[in-house]
Amino acid sequence: MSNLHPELLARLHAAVGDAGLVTDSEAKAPYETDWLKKWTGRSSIVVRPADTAQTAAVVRICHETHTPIVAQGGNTGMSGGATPDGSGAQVVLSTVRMNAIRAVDPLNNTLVCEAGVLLAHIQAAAQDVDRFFPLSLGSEGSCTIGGNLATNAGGIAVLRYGNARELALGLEVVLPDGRVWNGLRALRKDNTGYDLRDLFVGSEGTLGIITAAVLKLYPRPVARATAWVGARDIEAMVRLLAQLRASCGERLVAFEMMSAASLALILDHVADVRAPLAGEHAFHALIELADTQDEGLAALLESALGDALALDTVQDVAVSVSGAQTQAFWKIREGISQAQMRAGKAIKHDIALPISAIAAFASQAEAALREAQPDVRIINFGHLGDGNLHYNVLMPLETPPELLADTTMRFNRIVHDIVSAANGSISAEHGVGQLRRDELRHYKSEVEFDLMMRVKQALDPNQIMNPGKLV
Ligand code: FAD
Ligand code: 2HG
Ligand code: ZN
Repeated sequence: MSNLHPELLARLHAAVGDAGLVTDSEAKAPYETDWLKKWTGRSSIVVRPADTAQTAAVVRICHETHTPIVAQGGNTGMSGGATPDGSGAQVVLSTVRMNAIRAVDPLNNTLVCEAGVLLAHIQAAAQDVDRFFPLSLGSEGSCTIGGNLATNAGGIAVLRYGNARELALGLEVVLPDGRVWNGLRALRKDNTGYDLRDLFVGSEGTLGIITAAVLKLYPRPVARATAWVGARDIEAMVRLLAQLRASCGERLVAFEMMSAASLALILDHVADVRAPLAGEHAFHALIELADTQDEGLAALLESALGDALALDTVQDVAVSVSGAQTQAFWKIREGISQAQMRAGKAIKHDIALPISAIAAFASQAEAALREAQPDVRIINFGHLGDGNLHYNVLMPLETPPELLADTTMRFNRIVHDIVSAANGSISAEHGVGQLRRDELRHYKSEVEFDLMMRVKQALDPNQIMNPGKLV
């Protein structure tokens, strides 16, 4: 049962009806725990508005009653941003019922949809009109575009198409006082003042509820060529990346790297996968080219990787010869989060660095972590093409919570200090949420943090939007 004041419950009921309220404890439970099963909170109620008007009505009620709101999309976030705290006072506002694609315009190459549409459904809707929506994540079958925009998600094609921010032209947002900002402009040029859209992208539910978006579509690639390569070290992978960018240009869409330890973890914990290369390699990469013309793509990839073999940049290469082999390569890559969940407790570092600084970072970070704990288990993988590493440390499943918390603090400081010294970022694509909130405070300059707090205060003076997250 909901522990809300009966009058507040009645007002929310009037706003969204029976279908829009979840009050039963068992039914609320999935909204109160995240995908990683790392955070569990308690909501006062889960509200599931059907459209923008209902969302605005709910937020207005919460504004008037100073009731905190946690926005939630697919609940696949990795930073605890969509999980309510333990107070039982926060309303979870789920966008799952706001799942309409409002318009598709192949001539303007745009699609307008509501925040709760699953990313995979947007990709399919683009394909239906012979277009392509390039945002692609392992969680695309369950994450929503609202969540993607709120976290400024990245994924596997950022190298070519940019992150969620770069794929949104306009937004519709319910502001913390319940007003609706309609910024659904399908324009590539619009210099009419401050960029409000970019304020909400990456704001993780702390400035308002994104209810709809205008997204960019692209010509649909009809050809792709995929390869798995093995190399001795990250430095070689960085050189290979530069060589492929030079020889393949815009056709290079993905360059996903993983260490031998990451690959071994996946092979041990994910069913029906096998090592793509025969020998041992310290680092592996999954590389993909795509094009809107079907000519010579595989030959281009083979020739570029042949050059890399001749230069001894890589020591082995497997170019995929079938759709099934391509799928098998991607299954390995996409199994990494699940493998970490099964194998232990991951201390996650989602960092960004200038690509040229990655090799130095990796050797410094490994040396520092090994000094702190000689048998440390580093699971280093990520979107090398974007300078984004998931530089995770895997702790045993049975690690007691106090030890895990203490080690997390110590290892965060070690890794993030090195990232910060290299002018990198401690949060690349998963968002800050509750996981990195205190780290953000530690590493942001006073000026930058002050500006962020002023924005927050200006838009959300009652501090009702996702309190305890991000800032
Ligand atoms: P949620 O988890 O529901 O919410 C995330 C944050 O956004 C919360 O702070 C929430 O309050 C806020 N929010 C949600 N909807 C709205 C809204 N409509 N308005 C305002 N705020 C809102 N992420 C990547 O970037 N790259 C990856 O490669 C990647 N791979 C993943 C693979 C797996 C297997 C999994 C489980 C996750 C992965 N993620 C990845 C993380 C996650 O899927 C993304 O962060 C995704 O964008 C979250 O979307 P969601 O709908 O699940 O959001
Ligand atoms: C990925 O790149 C995701 O696979 C998840 O961002 C990363 O599990 C992780 O740490
Ligand atoms: Zn990632």
